[in-house]
Amino acid sequence: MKVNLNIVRLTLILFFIGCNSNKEDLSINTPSIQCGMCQKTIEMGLSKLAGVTNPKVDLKTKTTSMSYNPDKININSIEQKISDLGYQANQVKANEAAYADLPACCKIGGMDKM
Ligand SMILES: [Cu+2]
Repeated sequence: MKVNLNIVRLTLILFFIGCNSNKEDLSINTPSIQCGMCQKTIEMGLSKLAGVTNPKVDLKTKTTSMSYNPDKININSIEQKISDLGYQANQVKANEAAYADLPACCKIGGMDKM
């Protein structure tokens, strides 16, 4: 019986380690997004980051929300990734070269010019 109990304990410990994927909700201000293409660009870009799950861009509120694993990635890296995609993220300004490469509709005021 003692051996069995140890196996049960070990199984439980492994189970908890396996399931303990640390997740926190995160919302980032992305005020420079303009249209559905921006939304796609950011969602696709962020979903490639290890530790980020289910990124969602809300065009109305101009925020990007997601779950992230603080053990794998930090908020600065996520902000930097959004910047590298050509968009402002919280206080991090958009990477200028990436912004210049965006389609006209994705630049600030782009929707007004169409
Ligand atoms: Cu756009």
